Amino acid sequence: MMKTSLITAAILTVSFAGHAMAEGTLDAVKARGVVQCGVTTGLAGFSNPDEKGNWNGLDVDLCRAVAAAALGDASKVKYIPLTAKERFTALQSGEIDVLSRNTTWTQTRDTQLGLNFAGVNYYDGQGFMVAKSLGVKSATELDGAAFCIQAGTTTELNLADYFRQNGMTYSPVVFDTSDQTAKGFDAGRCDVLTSDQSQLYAIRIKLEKPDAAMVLPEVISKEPLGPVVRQGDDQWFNVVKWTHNAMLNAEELGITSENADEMLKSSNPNVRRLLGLEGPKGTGLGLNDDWAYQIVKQVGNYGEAFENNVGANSPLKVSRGINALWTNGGLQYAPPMR
Ligand SMILES: N[C@@H](CCC(=O)N[C@@H](CS)C(=O)NCC(=O)O)C(=O)O
Repeated sequence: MMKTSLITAAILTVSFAGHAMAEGTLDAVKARGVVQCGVTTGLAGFSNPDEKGNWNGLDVDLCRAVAAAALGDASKVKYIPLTAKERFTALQSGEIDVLSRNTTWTQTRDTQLGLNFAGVNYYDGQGFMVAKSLGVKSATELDGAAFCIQAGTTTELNLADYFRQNGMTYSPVVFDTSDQTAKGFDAGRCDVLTSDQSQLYAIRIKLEKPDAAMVLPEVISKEPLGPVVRQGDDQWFNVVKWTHNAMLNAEELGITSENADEMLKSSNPNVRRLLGLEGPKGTGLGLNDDWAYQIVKQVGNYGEAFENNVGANSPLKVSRGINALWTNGGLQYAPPMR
């Protein structure tokens, strides 16, 4: 009895501490003057440091957009590189304000970790990459193969499901970072590298001989990737959620980093609301009225972020596919700003 109540007290203390820390993230960010954003240890197109240590990528643009909304300055971000295994603890403990790191939204992660997913900034799915010399054309030919894979990912779980379902066996060769995984594949430690498809393309361009590798046609899972925050802080949850929504709505309305100032003269009520000239503005979010204008002006709309980081204007050359706006037959759809 005594023991139980002690344990209960300990659990209560821990959850209270977590709660107290989770509350007031926006105020903490404003007081600190910087957003602490959890990213990968390096993944082309999504979150990657250049030679000078400047981070860029689609997930990095989400961090920058949150800083533009919360602080009026997209450059006020501290990037915290995290492996897949480290990422949720870093968010739970308060080391980061937001996790923006190709993280798949799943039921367990959304309900059992004290975390909330704030949207989907890239719809992905798991695929396979093999050396062309293996002579394999389909994943169904991979019975008995060795797989380079990263620890702490949905990739590990999907692979197990897929092989069990198809009555095949495999041997996992597990690494901690995408760099190590790619090197393992290059060094012939495995026959196949499996991860989210977008990452296969990002990893492929970093291989010693990219042309010697190919991506197989099968996509074996749904990987909706998006930013994550702590549960128990609805204000900050809203800030991150509406930052993403503003980028999508800006694309839909044709507002870009280039024309944002010109658009201030628009008579379109949707444009005027997004730019904070009328409508809800920053009220309710705890932000300045021009929060969404600052996002678009400093970072760009979703389409710009996509094309510059992973799409046509990037080395990855990923097509919009299901990440097109709903108005173009894709899945990207944001609620209205009114
Ligand atoms: N979307 C999957 C996989 C995410 C993941 O971490 N993938 C690896 C595979 S390449 C990665 O991005 N690593 C980057 C790093 O090592 O920092 C998940 O949420 O579990």
